[in-house]
Amino acid sequence: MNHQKSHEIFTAAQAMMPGGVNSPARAFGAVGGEPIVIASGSGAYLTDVDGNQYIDYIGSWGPMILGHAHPKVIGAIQQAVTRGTSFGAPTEAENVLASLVIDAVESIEKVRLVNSGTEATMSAIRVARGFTGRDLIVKFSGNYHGHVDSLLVAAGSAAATLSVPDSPGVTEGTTKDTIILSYNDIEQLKNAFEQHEGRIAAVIIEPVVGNMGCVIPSAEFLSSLRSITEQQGTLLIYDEVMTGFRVAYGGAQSLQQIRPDLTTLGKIVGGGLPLGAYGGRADVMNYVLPAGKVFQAGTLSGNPIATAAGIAILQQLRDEPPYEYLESISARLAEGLLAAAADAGLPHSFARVGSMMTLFFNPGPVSNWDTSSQSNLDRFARYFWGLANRGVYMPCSQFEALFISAAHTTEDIETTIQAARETLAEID
Ligand code: KE4
Repeated sequence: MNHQKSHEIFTAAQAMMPGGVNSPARAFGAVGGEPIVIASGSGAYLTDVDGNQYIDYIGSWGPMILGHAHPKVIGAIQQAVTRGTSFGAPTEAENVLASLVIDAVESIEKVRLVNSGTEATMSAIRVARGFTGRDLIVKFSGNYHGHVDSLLVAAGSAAATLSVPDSPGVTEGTTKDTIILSYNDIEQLKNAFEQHEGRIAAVIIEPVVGNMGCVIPSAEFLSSLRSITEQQGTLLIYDEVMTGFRVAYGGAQSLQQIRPDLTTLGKIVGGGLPLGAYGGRADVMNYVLPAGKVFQAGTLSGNPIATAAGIAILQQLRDEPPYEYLESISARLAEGLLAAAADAGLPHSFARVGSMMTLFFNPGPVSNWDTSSQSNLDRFARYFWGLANRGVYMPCSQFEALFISAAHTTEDIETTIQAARETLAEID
């Protein structure tokens, strides 16, 4: 494949933007080579600036559950933009989106719209501390909740990929109140609550992890987590930025029958535009200014274009739910990738929830960061480029999940499986 134009654009970008990108996750740091510069997306496909076409399994890291440039989302944006792009004042569209979120996620009684998943988690942490009057926060290694200073410790996603979980610039002062535990480890959880009884404001968790690759919690771990936080007056924050509207319209919590106190959302809820949200128990959310005293604000929060996109995608997901179709093609892709890895004789394991999944170059089982981080990253890099050169665009890191959209056809899945068979057969 010719990547000449990509190379020229990326070279120029490096002179102007750190690493030539506006987010490290897309820098190809884990797979080597240079990022592919994208010109356009349509349905399940991306076209790069050199005219190469790919079946896309990143989907903008999750938002594109209906595929790129969905007519209903594009139409809603076109409609909204003619009325102006931002007012800094309430609009009815914010009511419509808030109502859709509250109807979709049972545990959300009140919601605040923000501009990113990071803003959502940062704000949820602050509200939890304000509501409980406590300082300590628990997170899990390999979980990524955005680039919030207090949570950027033992993070997943790009942090893990670039192996800088403890980023320079994150001060001891901002992380001294953050406790890092191992995912799926009930004993550690119990010990932490014994050691810090009465001092833990919140536990924040990816209810299905995407950011160390796809890692699934045990039912016992989740039920222990919910009961111990309830007993201790600690708020449980479900970070559903990735899983919200992805694994089910009601999020992972609707599949797991867990009622968190707060939920954070992003990605799909904004239809691919900059929009996040946090919400949950009304008594907790009423602590947020101006209802309460916990400060949180944003010039573009509830932006009319982003809310239009969010409304369009959620109405489409509600009225014509794609989840059965997504389940069928996701199961087929998983089956095909597993068979290809087995036939290639490569140590591997696999995890999938709905249309998010990961093929680990790791004999597994992968249940936490300690195991996920043992994956063979060289093999992953060869898998990534072998597929990219065959027109299949996978997440550029072992520590990410791939996403399938409702626009992917059964033919796309079979093409992908064939490309994976050829690629994996070449890897030793
Ligand atoms: P944003 O601030 O990037 O909108 O959301 C942060 C975030 C919060 N919580 C979870 C569970 C997330 O997965 C994310 C962001 N995910 C990564 C990809 N795994 C974003 C990609 C990037 O940083 O470019």
